[in-house]
Amino acid sequence: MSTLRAIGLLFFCLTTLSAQPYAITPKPAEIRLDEGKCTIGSGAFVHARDTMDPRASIFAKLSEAAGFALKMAPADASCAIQFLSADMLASSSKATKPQGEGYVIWIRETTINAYAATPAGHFNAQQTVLQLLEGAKKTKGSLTLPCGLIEDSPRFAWRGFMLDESRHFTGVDGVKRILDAMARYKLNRFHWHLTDSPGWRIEIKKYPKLTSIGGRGSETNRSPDAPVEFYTQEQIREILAYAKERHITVIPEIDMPGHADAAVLAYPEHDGGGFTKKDAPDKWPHFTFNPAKPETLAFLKDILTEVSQLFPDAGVIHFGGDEVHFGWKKWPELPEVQALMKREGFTELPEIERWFNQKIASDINELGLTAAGWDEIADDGLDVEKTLVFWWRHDKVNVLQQALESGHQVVLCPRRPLYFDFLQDESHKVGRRWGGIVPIEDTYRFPDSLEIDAKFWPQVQGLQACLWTEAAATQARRDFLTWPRLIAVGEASWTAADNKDLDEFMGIIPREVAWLRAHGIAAWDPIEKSPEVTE
Ligand code: TNX
Repeated sequence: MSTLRAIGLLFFCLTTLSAQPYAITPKPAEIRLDEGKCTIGSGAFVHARDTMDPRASIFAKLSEAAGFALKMAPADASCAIQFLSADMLASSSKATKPQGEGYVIWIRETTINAYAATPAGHFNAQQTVLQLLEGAKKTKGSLTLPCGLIEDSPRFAWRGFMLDESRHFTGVDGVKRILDAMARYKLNRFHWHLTDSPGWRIEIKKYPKLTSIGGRGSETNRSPDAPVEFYTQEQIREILAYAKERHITVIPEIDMPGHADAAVLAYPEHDGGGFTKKDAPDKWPHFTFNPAKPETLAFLKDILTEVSQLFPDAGVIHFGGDEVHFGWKKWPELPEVQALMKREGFTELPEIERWFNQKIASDINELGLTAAGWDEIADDGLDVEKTLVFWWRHDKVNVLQQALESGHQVVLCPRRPLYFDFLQDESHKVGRRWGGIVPIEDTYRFPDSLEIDAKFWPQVQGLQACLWTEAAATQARRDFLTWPRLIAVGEASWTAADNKDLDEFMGIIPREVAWLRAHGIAAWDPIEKSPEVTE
């Protein structure tokens, strides 16, 4: 390279506003700029892959991002944008062949080539290409990008979001919008919290009262004529197909033995008792299932069996297991519990909880699935090869430590900084604050501040944000709480610790807030500080 050209290239790099020339979130692992510019014009051809579903929408999305029409390539046409197999990557690119979810994008003067070894890899490459086109310099009918090479692969396999449908119900369209946006940020696990005390939201054919009775009402509307809200099995299949096209795995949660009021209201014979609060006597007197009654255990097994058939690709059923101690006071009065205690020699309530969790986890394992639970299950002696622990109590790092030491795989979703019912700004009034709030910056920095022994990182499957909806009755409020913090989860779970750059990331946020709003999601703007949405 001549000195002049080298100086030119250096000057170009320095004058590029952000250190990341293509402004992509999540930030790719490696970006190398080359000399020259890539220009693509209106009507250019795109070569997609048969595995890239839904085929038709790829051209529409790429065209929207480019600002002009891009077309499906006829046979033998030369294409401006091509999705190719990993094997076609020329060694002259000096890139490493992509594997799994990873991809390589090579931007040359007239072509953008995206290479991957799997459909998930091509899908991730597609998300990056969309952002590349959106961010390109546009003139009428064409766009220009710096030439270069992107090599990318994720830090964690599990990049998740949990939605609480019980306290307040979202519905099919709202879930599809979430899945669309998750795909953009390369998030790949949708944990669906479908049952809890206020409402049971998943149709179970064998027990129709779960939804006809248990689906009525919400956290804030306990009246007898509140609407019944739930997903039919047909709607669930529709959502699963939608998620699958976006390479998102949906994990159902059926919470037990606590958070059970809605189910017990429908089938009172399974009541294990609960608790009432002085200020809210209607919550939650039937908080638990009877943990020892054979008919209740059979009922729960039937439900789990039906759920496993409805979610053939989940690989995991989450059975909750959280906060049982809030509602277990009546257990020792139940004859079935007394019989269990006598039979097993139990003297303490936690022994019953542990016995129940072992039973349910093995039911799930017998269905050929991994059992998942909140971190209360960490010391229940479950099969570590077949159980996944969700660490949520951020103030109990010892529980995480214990789960890891006993060999468990874990997903990190600590309240701070991954529960989105927490306030995201000091100026906001409605939301949780337990010793602190959850600003987007804290979410972005996680988990790099977490102190665990280096040898345990391979057991960390990844990260997940959780939106609990007790105080989120409207879609506008749920959007406000979720976005843009969920973008930070995308980058925190994709981008390696030493490659993260908070300033660069915050620089991309205005563009992404605009994208979300243009796609029907009422994101909060942390830069402009748009007004708080309280209802
Ligand atoms: C604890 S997280 C719960 C939820 C609440 C949430 C509110 C967990 C496993 N249980 O039932 O909605 O706190 O932040």
